[in-house]
Amino acid sequence: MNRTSTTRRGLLLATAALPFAALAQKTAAPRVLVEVWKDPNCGCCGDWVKHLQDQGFATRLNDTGNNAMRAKLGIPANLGSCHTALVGGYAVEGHVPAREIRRLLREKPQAVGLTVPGMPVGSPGMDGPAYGNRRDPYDVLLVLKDGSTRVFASYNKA
Ligand SMILES: [Cu+2]
Repeated sequence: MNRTSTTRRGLLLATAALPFAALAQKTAAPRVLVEVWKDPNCGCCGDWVKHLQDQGFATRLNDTGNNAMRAKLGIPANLGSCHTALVGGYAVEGHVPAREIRRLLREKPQAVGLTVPGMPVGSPGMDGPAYGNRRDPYDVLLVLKDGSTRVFASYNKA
């Protein structure tokens, strides 16, 4: 075998491998983007964002506060919390666990989105040693288009 044909074979192999590399890149599931509005000084907001990232979500942050975006997305103020997010066309208010966001995106209910009103200790981003590992009971509420709610999930209930 002379030098020319070896080079040519190498080139052929490299060319043959290219489509497979492209395919592997395409089949890797794209990460779902959660866009978040929060106050720049909100520590527990940042901890919730980290929870989402740990659970495989991509995040985009707007350090503009969240009151205006909450109102715009249709979450009633009395169901509000410290940050507001938008994912897959749904509003997500407060310390909602990532698994409930995945369930929301899977079940696609006719709704505005989810909220965990207030900031219950034991919810993602409000948990861990900093809170003495306390886990208070709380509900994740589904907010319907008429502003009413139903319990989507309950956590830390006896
Ligand atoms: Cu918070």
